[in-house]
Amino acid sequence: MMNKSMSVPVTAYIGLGSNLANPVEQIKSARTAITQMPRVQELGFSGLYSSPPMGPQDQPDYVNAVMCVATDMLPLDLLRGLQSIENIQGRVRKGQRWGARTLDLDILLYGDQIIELSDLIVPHPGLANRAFVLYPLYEIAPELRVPGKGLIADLLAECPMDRLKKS
Ligand code: A4P
Ligand code: MG
Repeated sequence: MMNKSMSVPVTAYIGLGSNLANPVEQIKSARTAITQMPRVQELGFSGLYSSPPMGPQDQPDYVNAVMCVATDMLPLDLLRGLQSIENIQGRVRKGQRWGARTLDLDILLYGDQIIELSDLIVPHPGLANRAFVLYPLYEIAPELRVPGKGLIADLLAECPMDRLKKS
């Protein structure tokens, strides 16, 4: 039951990632902060997964997780809310693509919507081929269909776990 007087809530999935300043605590704090957003209710949270960095290799391993929420926030409002949590948790953007970060919050899915704005692309473009997204997502939503890409089970079957480890 929604208990924050929401209308027409959408089920959205958020990817959480961190590889600086105690990643496990960063992910836990972010989960709490997201849950405390006024128009967001947590529906599920995956286990924590660790993996070597995708991109520049001179950075620590990442911890990743996926959270399922119900929300009636518009997609761009949800994005701004998540970005402010990134900022509060000390996210510094140094310009290097895929560089180390205290916290990264990505909107993976927003209901069954396909969104192509300059600031927001949903489903997240990396979703279909990143083990650190697909495995935690599958854990909490094994029946999921990713708009434009097909069943999560089929995407997972094409994506080896490689060096992803469940903590
Ligand atoms: N943006 C567009 N679509 C979205 C979306 N669906 N969710 C825009 C969130 N943001 C979205 O993001 C850059 C811009 O993307 C934002 O301004 C927003 O308007 P950012 O968080 O500032 O920068 P970024 O995260 O470094 O960029 P990018 O290219 O989104 O990186 P990714 O895809 O997030 O990958 N290795 C492991 N093992 N685990 C990881 O989690 N993460 C990354 C970052 C690299 N390597 C990793 C991991
Ligand atoms: Mg990001």
